[in-house]
Amino acid sequence: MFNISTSVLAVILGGGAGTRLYPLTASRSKPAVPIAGKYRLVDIPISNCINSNIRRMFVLTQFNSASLNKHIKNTYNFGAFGSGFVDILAAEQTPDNPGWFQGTADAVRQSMRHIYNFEFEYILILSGDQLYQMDFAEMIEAHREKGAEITIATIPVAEREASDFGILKVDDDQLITSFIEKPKKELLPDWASDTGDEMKKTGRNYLASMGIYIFNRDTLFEILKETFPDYPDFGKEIMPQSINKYKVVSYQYDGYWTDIGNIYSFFEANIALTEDIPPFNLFDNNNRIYTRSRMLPPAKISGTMVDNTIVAEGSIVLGSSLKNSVIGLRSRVGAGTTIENAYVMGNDFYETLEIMERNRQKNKPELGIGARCFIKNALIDKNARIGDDVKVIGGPHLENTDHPLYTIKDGIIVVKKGAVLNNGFEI
Ligand code: ADQ
Ligand code: ADP
Repeated sequence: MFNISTSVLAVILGGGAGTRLYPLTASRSKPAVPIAGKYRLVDIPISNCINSNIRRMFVLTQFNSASLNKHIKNTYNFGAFGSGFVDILAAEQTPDNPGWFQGTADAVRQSMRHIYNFEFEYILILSGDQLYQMDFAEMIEAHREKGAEITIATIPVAEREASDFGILKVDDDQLITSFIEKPKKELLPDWASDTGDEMKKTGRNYLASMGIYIFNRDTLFEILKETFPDYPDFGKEIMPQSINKYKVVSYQYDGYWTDIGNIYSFFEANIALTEDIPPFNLFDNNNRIYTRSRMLPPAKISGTMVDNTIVAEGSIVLGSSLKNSVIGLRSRVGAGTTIENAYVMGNDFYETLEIMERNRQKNKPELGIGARCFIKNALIDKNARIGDDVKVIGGPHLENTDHPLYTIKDGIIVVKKGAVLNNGFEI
């Protein structure tokens, strides 16, 4: 009988240079970026694996960080009686490799000497920056049924986003017949597919790669070591070239899936969680998202109008109104403050009453958000100290900039981790 937990091993691509999520990645690796008030990016693919009964995972990351290590070590313990693990493999210098991972395929190639020590039949390669809840068991089942060597998970997308993805075409048997990585707008008309009536109605006429791949053990080894030993990327080189040499099949997925690789999409995905019925469902018993259990006190809220807002545990909110916002762990929001359309990541620790008093005497703002502030269209990274009467108001009128305390990208103001905005500061 086929046993997914002994036959499949997962590799999570935890991020390249991380420039698209800067400044959130300025001092931590991408998988450690906090999302949804209490999770970290890496919790999404790991939870999908656990829910699919895959318990052996490697997280490949360009640079290691204390927060990633601590999070993984404290969260994912599968106990002494199983073979589950989540191991971080950071780019390392070796005698025959002086540098960083050059791309997604290179990251896997450089990690092979660790990965191939394990027994597995299939390797599942996942992106680290996507929000979705998917049962990989079904995809593996389809891969086995088709007798594929490679399966790519695919999803119909509309024209306006098609140029951001690998776009492919399939025959009647779901065999991929052509693949182009991020085609330019003018090439798109040649790449439309029959995605089914439902999808066509909403204009989703292009079949995009989700960057989720299954390879047979020997196929991946042959591709990375023998057939294409110099190609750095799956999307740019390996997939387009492999379709002529290997049996590469599409597995079409129709559920909610979104790429959160840049500040704007990251911001939107977090704010979307505050909708009445969000497409990404954190309240789903069968598709739980796991994270570290922290034993924090419940949130305390006083005198606040709260509308479509998530407030994480350990928070103390006295503000006047919170709307369409995500308020992360241990947040502190002062009286009279308004927060709208914002993701406040929260804090890593509490200050003692003595330290707060000392800071007050020195006129240093307390950890968190002070009184009578107005925060809108903003992302506030952890441990920021925002004084009283501060205005942080993002919007399309703002130009992209990088200031020592904040960055503006696509109208979203990102207040940097640990930044201190003194009383009356305005952006
Ligand atoms: P992109 O997401 O643009 O397209 P890429 O930047 O290569 O591709 O990233 C894929 C994943 O690998 C991301 O999670 C990224 O953080 C990670 N990653 C990138 N470089 C890495 C490195 N050197 N080391 C470790 N991890 C790294 C890809 C495919 C497209 C597909 C989209 C779907 O190439 O064909 O449509 O994913 O999102
Ligand atoms: P990030 O979440 O931004 O990646 P880290 O995970 O590196 O940050 O830091 C979070 C951890 O560090 C917390 O769990 C907290 O225990 C600890 N920490 C950070 N700064 C302090 C501090 N000033 N005092 C006490 N603990 C701290």
